[in-house]
Order: sequence, then structure tokens, then C-alpha cells
Amino acid sequence: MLDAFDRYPLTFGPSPIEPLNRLSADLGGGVEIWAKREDCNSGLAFGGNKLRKLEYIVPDAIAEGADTLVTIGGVQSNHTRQVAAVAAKLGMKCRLVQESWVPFPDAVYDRVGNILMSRVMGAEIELVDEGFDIGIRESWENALEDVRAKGGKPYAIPAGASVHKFGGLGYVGFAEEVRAQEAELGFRFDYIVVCTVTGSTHAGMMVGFAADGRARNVVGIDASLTIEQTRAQVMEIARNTADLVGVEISEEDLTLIPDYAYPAYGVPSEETNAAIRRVARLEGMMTDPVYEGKSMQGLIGLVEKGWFPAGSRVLYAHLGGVPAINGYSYLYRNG
Ligand code: 5PA
Repeated sequence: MLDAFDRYPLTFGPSPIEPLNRLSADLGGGVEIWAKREDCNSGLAFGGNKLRKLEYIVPDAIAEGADTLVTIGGVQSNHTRQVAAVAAKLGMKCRLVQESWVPFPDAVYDRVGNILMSRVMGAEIELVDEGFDIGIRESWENALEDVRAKGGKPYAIPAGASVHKFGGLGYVGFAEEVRAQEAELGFRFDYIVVCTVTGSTHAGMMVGFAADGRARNVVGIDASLTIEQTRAQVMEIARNTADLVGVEISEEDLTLIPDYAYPAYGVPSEETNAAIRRVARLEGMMTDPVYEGKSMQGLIGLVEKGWFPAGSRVLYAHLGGVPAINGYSYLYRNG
């Protein structure tokens, strides 16, 4: 589906798929849970889902002759950390706008984890006191203008590398990769569970799995708590991406579960923390309080209420994000 598009390799190659046997058994054994480890997909600053998206965006930045990647996220954004790593790898500069998307009071929140790494990798960081919003932000447009005014050639990467003409392509490739791995495993996954916020991960998967009739079996667990905006953004990216690769997609193809994003974006609930501890203690697999902890909470919640038919094989897409847990040090001080 992607032969017509340039790809700049940033990942190790196909990310591994492994069974989560102890979690499956702990949940009653009626559903088989597997994980695709996008959290270990690259040697670039701990990897994650943005690297797969950026593989299809970087060729455009290089073709434009850009010298500075400019992007935006929250203080503990994983996306901005991955863009900082890519800029370093390409020999470009990096300008990051980091807004106060999460009302979290940990004393070291803006010193550790993702933002620490972005600073070490040489990114220029501007902290902006604005709340959560997945849309196009004035602060980001100002940063682009500032780079231009200083004689630089900025390349614009929106939040999560999502609302970019090629933002959905990486996760179309994920679906193709899963199909190849399924051929080796000798079975097909019935459902794919994914955390959804800025939308291009889910949208790309929808388009990629539309090719074999599984678009609506991609189960997005919303972690934004701005469900209508997220739903609209996923659909917009899915339609644009479907046009690029030449498949049909419709509103009925979108499965987005709103029930697990509470109490706020970036703030884990008791149930989120229980899910993080459960999978850590059963599988040694770490998840974070902002994204994957919520999609793991959603996966567990859906299994417990019998949402997946008995015997289903469910693939949990682990998209990365663990470095942010350092910003929540007080919460996990006793484990
Ligand atoms: C993020 C996003 P989408 O934004 O493509 O919907 O992906 C959601 C998601 N899991 C899921 C992890 C670990 C993520 O980092 N992160 C954003 C960031 O700034 O880091 C874009 C919000």
C-alpha cells in the first residue's frame, strides 16, 4: 500500500509480537492477549510510535531543505522527545514548544523523563502556559515564524505528527507488518487495541486494516477526554490517508471507546494505576500513566465485561511512553 511513498528508516525493522500469557490467564483465559512492542522499535531515545510516523515525514523535510524541526506537545510529551532524537540523528536543529497540558503537581515534572532527554539531545525548548488541545496551536505557529525570522528553514510537524499530509502512513505500514507476522504465526488477530489522542496512529491502522476488512476491529481507547475533537480528527486523518493509498473508509469503521480517559488527560485514575501495576507485576511490561496505562486499563476493562467474544485473539499495540512515568515519581513512590 505504501510503495509510492519515500521512507527514511528510523526503526530497527518490524517490532516484535509476543504473547502476554500471565495477563491472559489472570483475566480468566477466555481471551488471548498479545503485544506488539512499538516501545522497543528503535535505538533513538527509547523509541515509540512517533518514529514509525516520522519515517514517512522525514523525506519531505529533507526534500524541502529544512534545517530545523519544529513541533509541539505537553511538558512530558513523548512525541517531542522523538522529534528531538530524529533531529539529532539527521544533523538538524530542533525547536520544541511544550505546553502545560497536564495539571500535575509533581515537583520534578518538568525536569525528568522525556523533557530531560530532549534537553540533553540539544533541543531548544520553550515552555508555554497553555492547556491541553490536540488542534493547531498559536504557540507552534509563533515558533515557526521565529525560526524563519532568525534566518532558519523550519519544518512544521504538528502535535503527535498527526495532522500532517503523511502523518497516517506509518501506521498503514504497521498493519502490513502485522499481516506479514500473522502469516508466520499462522493465525489472524481478531482485534487490535490502541491508545488514541492526536489520532494518526489509530487512523493509519484503520486504513491499513481496511485492506483486509478489519478497520473497525481496531479498538481505540481514548486518552484525551476531548472525545468529539479526537473522533473528528481521527476521521479526518483516516479519510486523507485513505485517499493517499486508495482505499475506502467510512464513519462506521471507527471504533473509539470513551470510557477510560477520566479524570483528565495525563492524570491516571485509580483504575489506570491498578492496570499499570498489574501488567508490570504479571509480565514485567511497563506502561505509563498518560497513554498506555489508560489503553491497558481499557483492554482489561473490556475483557472483564466480556466485550471480546470468547476465544478472541487481541493484539495490544504498546506505543511507548514509559519515560513520562518519571514525572509521576511521588505517585509510585511505594510501587
Ligand atoms: C501517544 C501520543 P496518537 O497521538 O497518534 O493518537 O497516539 C497516542 C499516543 N501512546 C499513544 C503514546 C505513548 C503516545 O506518546 N503522544 C503525544 C505526545 O505529545 O507525546 C502526541 C500526544
